[in-house]
Amino acid sequence: MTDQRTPAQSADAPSENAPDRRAPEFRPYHHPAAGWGAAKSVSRFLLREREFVDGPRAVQRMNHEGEGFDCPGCAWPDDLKGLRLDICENGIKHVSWEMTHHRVGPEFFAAHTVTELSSWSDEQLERQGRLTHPMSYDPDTDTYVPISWKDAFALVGRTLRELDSPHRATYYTSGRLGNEATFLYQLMARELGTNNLPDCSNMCHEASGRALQAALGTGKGTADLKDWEVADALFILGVNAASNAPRMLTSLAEAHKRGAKIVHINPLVEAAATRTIIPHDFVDMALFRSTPTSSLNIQPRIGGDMALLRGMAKAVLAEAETDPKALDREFVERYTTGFDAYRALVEATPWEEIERQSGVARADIAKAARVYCEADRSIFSWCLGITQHEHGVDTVREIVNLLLLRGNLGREGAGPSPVRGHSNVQGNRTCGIDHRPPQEFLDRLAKACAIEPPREHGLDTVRSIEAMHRGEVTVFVGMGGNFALAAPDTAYTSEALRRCELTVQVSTKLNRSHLVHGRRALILPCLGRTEKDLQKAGKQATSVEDSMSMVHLSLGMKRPASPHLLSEPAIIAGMARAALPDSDTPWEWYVEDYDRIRDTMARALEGFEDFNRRVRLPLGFRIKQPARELVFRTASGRAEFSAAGLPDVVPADGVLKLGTMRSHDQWNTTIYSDDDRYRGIKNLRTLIFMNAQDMRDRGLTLFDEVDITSTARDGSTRSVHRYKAVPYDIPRGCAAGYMPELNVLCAIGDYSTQSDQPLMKNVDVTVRPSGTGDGDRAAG
Ligand SMILES: Nc1nc2c(c(=O)[nH]1)N[C@H]1C(S)=C(S)[C@@H](COP(=O)(O)OP(=O)(O)OC[C@H]3O[C@@H](n4cnc5c(=O)[nH]c(N)nc54)[C@H](O)[C@@H]3O)O[C@H]1N2
Ligand SMILES: Nc1nc2c(c(=O)[nH]1)N[C@H]1C(S)=C(S)[C@@H](COP(=O)(O)OP(=O)(O)OC[C@H]3O[C@@H](n4cnc5c(=O)[nH]c(N)nc54)[C@H](O)[C@@H]3O)O[C@H]1N2
Ligand SMILES: [Mo]
Repeated sequence: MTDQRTPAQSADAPSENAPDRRAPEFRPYHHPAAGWGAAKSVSRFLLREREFVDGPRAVQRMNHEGEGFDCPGCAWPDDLKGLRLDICENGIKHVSWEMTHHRVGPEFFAAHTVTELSSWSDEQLERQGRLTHPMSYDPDTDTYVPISWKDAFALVGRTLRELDSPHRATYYTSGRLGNEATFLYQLMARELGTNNLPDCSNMCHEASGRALQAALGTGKGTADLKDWEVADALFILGVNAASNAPRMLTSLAEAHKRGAKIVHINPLVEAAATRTIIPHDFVDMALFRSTPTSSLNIQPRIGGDMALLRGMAKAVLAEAETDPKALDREFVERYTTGFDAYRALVEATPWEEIERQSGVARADIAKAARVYCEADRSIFSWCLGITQHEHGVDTVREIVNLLLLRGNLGREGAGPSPVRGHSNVQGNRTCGIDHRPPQEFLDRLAKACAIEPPREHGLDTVRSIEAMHRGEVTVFVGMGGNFALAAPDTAYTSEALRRCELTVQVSTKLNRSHLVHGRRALILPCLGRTEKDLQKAGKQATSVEDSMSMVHLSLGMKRPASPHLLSEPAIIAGMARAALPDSDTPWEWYVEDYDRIRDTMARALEGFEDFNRRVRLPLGFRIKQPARELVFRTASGRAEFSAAGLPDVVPADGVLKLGTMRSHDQWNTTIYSDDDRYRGIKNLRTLIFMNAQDMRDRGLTLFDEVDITSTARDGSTRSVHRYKAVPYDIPRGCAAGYMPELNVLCAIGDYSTQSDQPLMKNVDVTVRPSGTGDGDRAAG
């Protein structure tokens, strides 16, 4: 493996004498999630960001019926009643982060070379504030210098026109992008002639999309918030809801209050699996009254969910022998196919294998199965703990298998409900960001937009990185996000980006991806979601789609951070016109009034008929989903059981399965602080959570320094040094630590053969006390 270290990676823990290094602390957290802890954290944060006046005002306008902007924090749907302050600690932080008073202007870039900035921490970079001017990299001075929008677009246009094939460029989307900009972006790529449209979804829910598509003929969940309100049982798998989808806490607490059962399945018992104080319930807040959010916690080994789910299915089928109601035979016969093969496989899978692969005792699996059998209506909800594995697709299909057994589909209070990540990642896919677009989508697009879209598949995230590394792709456009840090194999990805002829980053804040750049590089600053977007026809709103397929408008109301910012649709149109001077697409006309984009989308996208009217309804509209109506667009026209064998997920002796995850105080690559409140951690990110016995086996105690070495499928190794070990309630053989830092350990070639997703929750590592092993010599 390469040993080129880029300053970009924080492969090593910062040295002890680095400034601002407070002593790490670890004190297990015993309070309810959210509540006053969250309120305190918010006020401290707002004070620090000097947003005490604007912050709360903005928050009142967030996620509100009618006017207001959609919280860019996560994709959890808005409270349907539209009356309460449906907000959360992390949403407030996220919004305030965008509204900071700090600015990164031309003077800043003149004062700091890129080489110097490369030695800054990621947190320091983003803390500098909002970008204000378009900037272009000047190799002579190693600085970014101002460039006019016109010249910036001309540079992009010229470079793209000079490529000998449109496939030499790749167009990344991070899931923030509104639907209208998304539509223009994919239109630009396809009019240029490529489906190279990698997105962050390639790293989060690709597995869910593919599994649901194959099983049910839809790429999305079918349950919505109303269903959550009436379900009898909720199964929550592989999500840290208190930190990453905090508004789910409200649904969990309300479910508990009405007597529904909640089962959490996670190697870690996360804060959402204990108790919560609902932040907008003022009485509960005042009385410190908390509500339990769990009836049962099950801790499988990392990657052990599929075996656990199969065990539940085995118990359901066994139960059906004495209690026919356990199995919904009528549903199975009428709507599904593949049941006999599935039942045979489940019956042939011995309990010993299920226990060994799941790491959960049969008696505990039976408890979960009991909850399932006793509930008339069940929802299964999951996130990255399920998807970022080799067998992510099979596991999501096993969830569907289990739902089908009891007819938990197409009726109120039941169904699959994946928790999406970025606030509009689901909308991005709906509106065309797909490197494997269905032919019917391309046919409609061709007709609505009078273009000849390319028909062959394009590159996803991993394949784009490999192609840049080989020199086959030479232009990278990043529509938001922080690709250099978010993608796997930090060193390899950095090399890949550096080999580009041109890298273009459309961003709101300074980040690592601006410093890991191609021969030519542009930073194009855009409006944030909270800001007023004024175009020729007046104030513009953009639409977004949440986790549960609700599409609604988001209207920014803050004064833009700088008069030089452009909206994302305007930036895309500027690049498109420069690259396609003779294009018949009315790029400029579209940007004058986003209703015009929506009119075209209404013709191009299924389910968007009458888009402009319906999106203005008080809560927007729900995209119709055939699977919800028991119409299955699968090969068989039925819901399909799958019958995949159980994967072997038990690590070899001495090896730990490492899952990389977020702390409470971060938003993907944006780190707010080094604290992780609900896990009891202060002032520390370079850590590894381990089972206490696994620590003793290695002679480790709290905060001992360790080197962590991963071994990839191709045998190559990667290491990080001087991380601190923390004993934690996690099954033996499992370990956890933080992304994006630990992307250093994720090999580029280690992605799922089922979903092409990098195996970010499934890294084989060895852990040794620092300074005692090969880890010292292993390359970065
Ligand atoms: N505040 C905040 N909100 C966010 C984000 C953020 O960074 N900050 N990111 C957004 C994005 S883009 C996304 S995709 C989502 C991510 O939301 P999550 O999926 O919650 O993200 P992670 O922090 O990666 O946490 C994964 C969870 O999976 C568990 N896990 C790990 N391995 C396994 C396993 O094998 N099986 C099971 N059952 N569980 C496992 C971990 O213990 C952890 O609780 O959140 C979104 N919301
Ligand atoms: N090891 C490991 N790696 C992971 C994961 C993991 O669990 N483990 N999770 C993966 C997942 S699920 C995801 S989604 C990716 C996240 O990958 P990305 O989406 O690429 O990363 P973010 O950190 O969300 O991007 C932050 C940047 O977005 C820009 N930005 C913010 N708001 C806007 C806006 O409104 N418009 C524009 N144009 N730019 C804006 C800012 O400049 C900010 O610096 O990371 C993936 N990487
Ligand atoms: Mo994500």
